[in-house]
Amino acid sequence: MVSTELAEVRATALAAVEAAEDLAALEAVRVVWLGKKGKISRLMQRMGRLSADERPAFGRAVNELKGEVSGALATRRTALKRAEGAARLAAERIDVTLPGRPPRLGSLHPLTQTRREIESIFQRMGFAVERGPEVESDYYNFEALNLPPDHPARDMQDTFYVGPGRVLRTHTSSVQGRVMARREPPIQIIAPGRVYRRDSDNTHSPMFHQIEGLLVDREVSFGDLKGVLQSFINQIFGRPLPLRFRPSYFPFTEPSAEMDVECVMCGGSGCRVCGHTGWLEILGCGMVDPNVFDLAGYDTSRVSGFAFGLGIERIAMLKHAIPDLRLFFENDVRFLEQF
Ligand code: 2NL
Repeated sequence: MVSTELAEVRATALAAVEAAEDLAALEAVRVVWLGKKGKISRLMQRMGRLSADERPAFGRAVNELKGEVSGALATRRTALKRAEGAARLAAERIDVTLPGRPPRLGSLHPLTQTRREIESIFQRMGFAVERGPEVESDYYNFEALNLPPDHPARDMQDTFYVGPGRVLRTHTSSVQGRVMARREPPIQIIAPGRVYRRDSDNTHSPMFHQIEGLLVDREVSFGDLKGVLQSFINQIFGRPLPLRFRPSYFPFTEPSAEMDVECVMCGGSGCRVCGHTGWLEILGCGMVDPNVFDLAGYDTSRVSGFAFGLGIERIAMLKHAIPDLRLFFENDVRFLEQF
């Protein structure tokens, strides 16, 4: 009778242990069966009511049962712990091979791109890049370039004066003046950078970007200048374009010329961009005036040279069909993102 009851208790307890789905449920099972007021503990209390000869066998059987249930609880606890750990690892699994989300990259300003392209074209032709200060002395901005203080051509420049004898450079020729002052020919340089003029409307910004070139050596001719500029135009616009040179005037060159290219918008048939002429004015150039060489201390009987100056904004506008100069300086990302 007693052993049948113990067998039932045993079967029910072991089934409850097996049925516990997690550690909390298992703990509840332990309390129900092995706790101080648990079912197995209460079986022990029955010992007092048994006869002396029944007691030892019953006690042994209950102890055995207790040990068996404890063992089953421990086994189940280990299994549940392992399962819960495995489940947590699975839930927290990180796929380290998953490609990251790339940050959105910015892009170079179209003027920076165009400047670098122009620099690289001239560098491949042997020109070195030189830079100089934007706040410049009157001497290097004007006098060294054959523009003495009372020269009427100073009016062409709309200069910002920032102090006695100090100006914001109106062209980067000032850099070339500095280079000639410290080095002997041969000279083959370009000078890119910001320049400033007191001029502001739809087509003029008080600050814009220029690249000037200077080549000084023995027997440099206007033909050399034309060859260098034709090669530059072919590379910057990606195809050979017809050129024409019109006589012009600059204080630092003689003879001087303005160079036009066939209109890149209409192919020369005439459109709004070229003012229906079929030609676009691209740059100014000429043979360096001997007065500039005299001021640099170069021997004009031994050397000659050519120089040119071009606006980077204008080249960038023509290359990318940008309609308005002001777009370069507004820094609207919807514009900048397109480059
Ligand atoms: C223009 C015209 C020009 C030069 C720049 C130059 C520099 C030295 C000596 C002689 Cl150091 N000339 N530069 C010459 C002719 C034209 O620029 O329209 N620029 C946007």
